[in-house]
Amino acid sequence: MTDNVAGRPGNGGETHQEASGDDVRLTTQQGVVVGDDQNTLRAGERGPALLEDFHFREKIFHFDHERIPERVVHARGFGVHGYFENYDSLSDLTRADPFQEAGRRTEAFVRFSTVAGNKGSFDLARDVRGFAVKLYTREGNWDLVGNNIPVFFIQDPIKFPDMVHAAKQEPDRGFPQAQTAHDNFWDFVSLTPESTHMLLWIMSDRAIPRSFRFMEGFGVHTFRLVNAEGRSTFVKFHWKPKQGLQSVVWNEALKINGADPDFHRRDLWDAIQSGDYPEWELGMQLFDDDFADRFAFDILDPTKIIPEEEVPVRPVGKLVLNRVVDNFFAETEQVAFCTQNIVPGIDFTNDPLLQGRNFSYLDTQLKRLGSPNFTHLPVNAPKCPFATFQQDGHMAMVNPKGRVNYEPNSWPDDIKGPREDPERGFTTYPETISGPERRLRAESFADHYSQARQFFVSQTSIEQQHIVDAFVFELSKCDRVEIRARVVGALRNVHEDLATAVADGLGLAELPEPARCAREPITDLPPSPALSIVRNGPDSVAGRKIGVLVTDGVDAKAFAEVRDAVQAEQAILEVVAPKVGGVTTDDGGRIEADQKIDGGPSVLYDAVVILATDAGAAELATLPPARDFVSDAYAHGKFIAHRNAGSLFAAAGLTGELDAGVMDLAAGASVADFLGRCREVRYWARFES
Ligand code: HDE
Repeated sequence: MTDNVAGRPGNGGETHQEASGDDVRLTTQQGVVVGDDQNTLRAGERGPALLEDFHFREKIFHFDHERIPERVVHARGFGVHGYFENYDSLSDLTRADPFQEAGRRTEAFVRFSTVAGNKGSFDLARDVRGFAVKLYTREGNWDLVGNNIPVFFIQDPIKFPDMVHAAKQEPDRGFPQAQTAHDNFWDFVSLTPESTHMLLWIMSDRAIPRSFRFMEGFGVHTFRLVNAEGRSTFVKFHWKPKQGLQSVVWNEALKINGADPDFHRRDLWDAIQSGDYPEWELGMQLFDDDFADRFAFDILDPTKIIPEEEVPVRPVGKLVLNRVVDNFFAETEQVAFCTQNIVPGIDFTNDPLLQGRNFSYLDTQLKRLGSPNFTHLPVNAPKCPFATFQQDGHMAMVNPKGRVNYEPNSWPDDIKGPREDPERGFTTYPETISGPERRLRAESFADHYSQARQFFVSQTSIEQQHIVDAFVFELSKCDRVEIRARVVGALRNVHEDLATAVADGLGLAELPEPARCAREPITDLPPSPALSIVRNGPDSVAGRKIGVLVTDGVDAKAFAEVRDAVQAEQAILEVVAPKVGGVTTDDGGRIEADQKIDGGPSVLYDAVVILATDAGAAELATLPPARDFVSDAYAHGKFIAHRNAGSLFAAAGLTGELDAGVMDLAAGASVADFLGRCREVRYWARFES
């Protein structure tokens, strides 16, 4: 099969005539072979174009309509295929198909995304990441449309448009792009106390993950599991990366966005293409009405978590992502997640946000995909048998034959069509509901600060400092001083240390009064170690990227030792050199470079090695990107191993005694020690000095 030919088969293209081999001819959409694709039809050599040029008109017409509306939120995303594998039967808890037996595999499509930026924005925005999973179960599609942060900004869906308007670019000027560091966002959230818990999360390093592979996912809302007897158990869903948690630091994020705006999608693509399939464990926090009644907060409130220390996360299976898409548009862009897509054995709760989402997602797909038949697209269609009496509409591709398109009907069995099945069909959990129709917020949703404080005290001191720095950075971008003060007033209800540090960082003349609380915060919730990234880091360097900067004359043996050790740890090695053609080694061999130094800054790597000669280091010292390579790696707390890089270090401003995170291989440090230390991700002590 030849690539790049019209009518090539693939996702959604199966109806086309297959063309292959040398016989492939460029055709119009009507199948007419094109004679000339280089010139439009003209009257005379230099004359006007002719309207009868159907090939030109068809080509431009189709091009003009290539774009569909981008998602209003989560526009920038990256989708991949994989599967979910169940560990043990959970049939006592749920009749949902993926959980019925040990080892059962269910095909999955996962789309990761940022929220605020437009489709062409950069990957390392400070933002929530979408973690949307479509499971093609044998009893229908189940979409678990989650985020990498377990809480949300608002409690009522009616505030969603306001929240999103405030977060995205300001309407008069159309900027800033993909960032909340502007007046409108902070104005809105400072007037919306329920956002405070979420603010702590997005100002933490959770909002700048190192990669999709190293972040958690959360279903956010409380859902129900329902077993075959109709018994319901409350559940919160978690995705735990087997690779461990890891984030970048803010200054690194800013530079990565310039060096590689596609950093996250490239990382996932490269990992899968190299056979290093990322995995997450699906975990469930299971609880009943008794727990719900005695828990300090409302289990329906999406601005609250249930600490793992209070209800443990039970691992029930693993998600493996092992296949990139064939076509970005057909799959990643056209995939339509809907929170309403659940299967027998799973059910909603009355979390108000979830209820609102159940309306919004279906509605948005009609706008984006233009037809109620978006379910006919291969990425959206169930992989189990399906049969409805729904028909027609734009682009209908599943068109049943025969005369019968309604039920009940009295036609014979072979043509009468499908029937409902009260036994196997979806049955809603019969929760008893009563109460007057009113627009109100439950009193049990009134605490806005206690868990924000719990999050803050659960962080290491370095992570707390990063939260302070992020608040200061974002609020420094607000022009209106009273907005900055209002946020600090809210933070005083979270933690005095946080509020005073932010006020100090902003240079506020005086500490504002604490914001009025609808309910007095609880100040003694125990810290939850599960909330810290640093405490839940990786236990190996597998899947991490080591950048090795080399110069001409490099010691071939020393390079081979580093390369072999990195490979043995299942980490990735990328060679950076002054020229992309590579370098000559001391024994006359060649090392190919992956990056020229200008395009391979150290922010793209988890740790760096510099293997130079004295002359090579002196040459690097004259190159600004090489000096940045070293000074950034140092400033970002990275482990650095080197040989003969002294003059480069000096040129980069690193003089005197360097700390234990910098290891001199020529002076006896070993590559094994270096890689061993890299498991700690960063040399954290450097941030404390
Ligand atoms: Fe979404 N959200 N959302 N959201 N959301 C969309 O659906 C919406 C919320 C999330 O990769 C939209 O297809 C409302 C929470 C993800 O395609 C839209 C409310 C959580 C994705 C929409 C929320 C999410 C979306 C835009 C408040 C975490 C990307 C395009 C009531 C649990 C899915 C689209 C993908 C996308 C509405 C709140 C996660 C407009 C009204 C809470 C991961 O329908």
